[in-house]
Amino acid sequence: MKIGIVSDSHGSYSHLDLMLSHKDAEQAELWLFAGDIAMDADYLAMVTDKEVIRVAGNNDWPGGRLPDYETVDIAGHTILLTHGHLFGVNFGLKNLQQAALDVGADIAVYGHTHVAVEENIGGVLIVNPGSIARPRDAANGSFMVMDLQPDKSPVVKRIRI
Ligand SMILES: [Mn+2]
Repeated sequence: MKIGIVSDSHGSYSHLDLMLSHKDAEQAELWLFAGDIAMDADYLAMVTDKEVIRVAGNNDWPGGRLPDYETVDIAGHTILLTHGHLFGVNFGLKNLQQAALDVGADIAVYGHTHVAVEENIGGVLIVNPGSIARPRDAANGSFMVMDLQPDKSPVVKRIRI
């Protein structure tokens, strides 16, 4: 099953539209939205007609409307989805990796830094799709499509818009 992963769109529907014009995005059967800004997840769900699993970012206030974390079971894998600011991701991924282990997740998805990451740390695949609208690692924003199959390692594709 292919899932789309996007974060930190910060209210830019035009960047989400650009993302959705990619054929990789069309293949996503489900989306994960890692926070900032919550309303963009509503927009994504509306235009794709797909389920969008979402968490709150540090810029999503007032708090309480969205959860800080979600765990998602797909094709024999468990994903911890969270924005990342609560785990200090600007200073390393150790806390996030431990949180994933604590909930039995083999994959952790976060955002917040606006820098795309794909790293395997101690048995946990940790990914950040980067920011679709305000990248800090390149001129153009990025998102990811992850292919999840039972008993296989996830295959991650990063796409620059
Ligand atoms: Mn943020």
